[in-house]
Amino acid sequence: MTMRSVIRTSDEVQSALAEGRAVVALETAAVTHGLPRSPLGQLPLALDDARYDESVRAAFDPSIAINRALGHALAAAVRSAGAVPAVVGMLRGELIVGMTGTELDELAEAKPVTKVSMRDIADVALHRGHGGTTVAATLFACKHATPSPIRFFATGGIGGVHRGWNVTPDISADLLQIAHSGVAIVCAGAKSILDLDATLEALDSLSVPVVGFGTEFFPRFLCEGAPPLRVSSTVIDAGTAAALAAMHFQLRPQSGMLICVPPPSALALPLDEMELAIQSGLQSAAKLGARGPEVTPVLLQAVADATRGRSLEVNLAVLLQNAFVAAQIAVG
Ligand code: PSU
Ligand code: MN
Repeated sequence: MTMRSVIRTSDEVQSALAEGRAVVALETAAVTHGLPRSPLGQLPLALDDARYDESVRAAFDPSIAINRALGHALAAAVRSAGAVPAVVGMLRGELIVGMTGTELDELAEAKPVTKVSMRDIADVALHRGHGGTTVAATLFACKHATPSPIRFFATGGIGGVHRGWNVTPDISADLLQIAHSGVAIVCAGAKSILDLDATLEALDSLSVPVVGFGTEFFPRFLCEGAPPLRVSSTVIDAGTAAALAAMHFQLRPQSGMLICVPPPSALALPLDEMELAIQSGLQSAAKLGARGPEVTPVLLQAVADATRGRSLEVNLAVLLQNAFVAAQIAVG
């Protein structure tokens, strides 16, 4: 097996890259491991937002599983802002850059399916398995897209330094990969289940610019109202973000940067409520004996249960918003 036989860039994404059109990569670990596989039964509250046109609403089918419906809505949000989506994931051992709707459906329903981070790619490729790619593995795919790397990528919240790192050093592989990715990652900061102070310090050590999109503060994924953590610089809109990204890639083409978009205020959860939910999540994780890659999905599910689905609504909102904003920035 060669590199080229493991990684396949779709024809649509290849043409877009060759013609210099805007391309936005989307991860699929959120689809396979971060979101429920049951239907929402109604449109997510996030789709009330006037930024999304009919094509985005139409892409979310409330009668199918949330993870699958959202995957389609993310791709539609990227298209509605004028960019080409490159959904990244693994099917039958192939790392696909630019999955079709059918391939996305297959991945969203696949069982067994691995949460594929960097360390897992070779194993899943060899055993022809299926996998949703984390931020780290998706960035690897961006780097190896043909004919040229993908420069923009959207996710919900990046992985980072987990609480209790001084006892169990659970530090997401996302951080190191982000630092050397050559990609601008649009996110809502890092997941609030983490130690965010420690995560910011780690990003600083790795020399990753942490840019606030219309904010001076590092967002906390699904919640707001916390003591502010400062970003390293601020951009006011997509145009200035695009200019900063272009300058960054000119000077440091192999390095990544974070562009942090706060969750929509109308849906963000108050910090104290979130903290209670996280505490119960940490207890379930401990009770289940969750280790390594299992920790994040267990915490996200427990937080959704504890907030009676409200954290899920914010999570969907953040994923959609970041895909849309990433496309606006990629278009320039
Ligand atoms: N953002 C979400 N939900 C998710 C994730 C991100 O809104 O499930 C996934 C991403 O793929 C990220 C991963 O890379 O969680 C981090 O997992 P870990 O902490 O195990 O590295
Ligand atoms: Mn981890």
